Amino acid sequence: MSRIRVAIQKSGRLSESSLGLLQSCGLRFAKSKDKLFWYGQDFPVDLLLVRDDDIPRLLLDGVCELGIVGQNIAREVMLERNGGSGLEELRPLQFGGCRLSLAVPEASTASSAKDLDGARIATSYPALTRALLEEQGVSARIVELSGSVEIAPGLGTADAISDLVSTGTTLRANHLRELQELFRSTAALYRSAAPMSEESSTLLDRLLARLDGVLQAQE
Ligand code: PRT
Ligand code: ZN
Repeated sequence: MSRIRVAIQKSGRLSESSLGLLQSCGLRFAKSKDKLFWYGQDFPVDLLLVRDDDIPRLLLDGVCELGIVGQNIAREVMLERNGGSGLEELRPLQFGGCRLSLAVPEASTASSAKDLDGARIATSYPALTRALLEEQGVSARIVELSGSVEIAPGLGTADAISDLVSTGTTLRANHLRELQELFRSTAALYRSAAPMSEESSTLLDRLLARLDGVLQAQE
């Protein structure tokens, strides 16, 4: 009997909603001591609790069949690793909403992305930012940072940033002004584009039927 593995974020903005959604689908899990792997009790779907950044790779490497992660990360990893493909978005979800935006110091005279041609842009999303800027004919020098991107202009290591924004509080606190939205993101359910066994794909269909019921009821 085949089983399906779903990777979700262990602790962070998406954790509670991801687990809650699967529980709403009637899934129950036996929590293991190391807390990394939870065994599905009534339905053959198990959970892997990991850092959100690892989720697309776990799907691409065939460790998990499904994953719930932000579209921002899924797109970034696909661009970095796989020429922009390799994961299939099955369902967008109603949580984890944010936007990837360009921001500049309050005093900057820039009025759109075009004014950042040749500028140094700090971001944790180098491939996605580069691709979205190229679509607009803007070629930037990307400064890759894994965190605290918003302090880069103040430190003088970048002229602008490309970062996730939800309320805008972080930008204001760092005297930055949102210049232009590049990408809108929500959490989504992804599968690897690699083929599945017939048994697994029947199981996936059953899970998606339950999920669609839950998502419709939430609308
Ligand atoms: O430990 P792990 O690697 O798993 O977690 P993490 O700290 O990398 O991620 P986490 O939990 O912060 O975010 C997970 C996902 O939530 C992201 O990949 C996005 O898809 C989504 N999300 C939604 C956000 C935000 N909103 C958000 N506001 N992720 C990050 N932020 C940050 C942003 O980077 C900035 O620092 O919040 C700050 C801006 O928020 P405002 O409200 O001040 O504008
Ligand atoms: Zn992360």
